[in-house]
Amino acid sequence: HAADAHRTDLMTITRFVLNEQSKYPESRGDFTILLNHIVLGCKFVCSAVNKAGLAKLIGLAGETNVQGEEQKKLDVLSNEVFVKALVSSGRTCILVSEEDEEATFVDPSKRGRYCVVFDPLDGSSNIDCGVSIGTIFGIYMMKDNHEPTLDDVLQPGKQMLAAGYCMYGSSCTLVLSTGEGVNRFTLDPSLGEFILTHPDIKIPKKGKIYSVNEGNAKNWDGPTAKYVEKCKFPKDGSSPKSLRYIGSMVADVHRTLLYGGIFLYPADKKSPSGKLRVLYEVFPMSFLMEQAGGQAFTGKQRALDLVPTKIHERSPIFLGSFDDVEDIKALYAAEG
Ligand code: AHM
Ligand code: MG
Repeated sequence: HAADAHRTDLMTITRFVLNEQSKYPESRGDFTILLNHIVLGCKFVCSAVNKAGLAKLIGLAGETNVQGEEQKKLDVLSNEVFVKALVSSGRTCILVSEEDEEATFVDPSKRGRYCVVFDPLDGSSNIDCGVSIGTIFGIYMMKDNHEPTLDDVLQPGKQMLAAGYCMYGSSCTLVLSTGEGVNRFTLDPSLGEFILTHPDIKIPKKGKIYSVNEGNAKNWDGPTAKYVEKCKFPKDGSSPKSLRYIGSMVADVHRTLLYGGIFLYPADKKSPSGKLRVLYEVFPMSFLMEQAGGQAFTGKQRALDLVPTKIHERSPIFLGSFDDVEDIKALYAAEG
């Protein structure tokens, strides 16, 4: 029976990626091994997040990270777990983490071909109140066997091989794209395995939700202000959009991906480049959006075309349903 097959033939994330990779004759299983180490990090963080209150992990670690923000203990812990898991995979050569000012160059004895950029625990302002937080990652591959340099990670997002995020919410969800669509896996805690639950996710072509920190409206530029005004007071007879804003990029983007609509973190007078980081926030989410049939725009160009010059560079970002992003693009184009 089909129903039986559904319950007994479990498509784990490892099996899924092995199947995908087997299409490439040159595949040596390295990507699957790398992904397994990322998945291990996600499982660890999931378990740590769930135990956070109990284990008294909540609170300030008394450290400050690169961007001068207060760093929570869970961030520190998650970062260490990911760095160690990625280095020990033997498949990485450069790591860029939101929590580390400098990139990590893996020791030649443990070096592989992949570069991983990641935010180990994004949405840290939501840790203490139990709201969804997540891990975001992007994967590049070294082109040839040269000595690794920062230029290997300062590549446009369209060069990414894979990207994904894990959301620590009411369930633990991992959304992944290896460049052939987007697939969603859910952690079965009793098995400790991510199981394919939502294959080939497509974002609705147009949505009814916009997601932005409206507290910054005073400092917005013209096109952003006009767009949000249009969401609230549409002049074409359509219904106003609903506003949803969690303040965790992973959660806000996840909802946008599933329900449609638009997520904005625009530039403003105080932050002319916006807030979100190109390498490990903007690129992976833009990659997933495009793979799901949506779009991602910086206010100037397709987000994935951006060429970063610094590992912690920021960019404004507008991403989500194809038609909704078209609207904001038109407003920027009209501006000249
Ligand atoms: P963080 O790295 O300090 O957690 O900041 C990133 C987060 C994103 O998850 C979220 O989209 C954004 O910051 C929210 O920023 P704001 O509080 O300015 O609305
Ligand atoms: Mg972060």
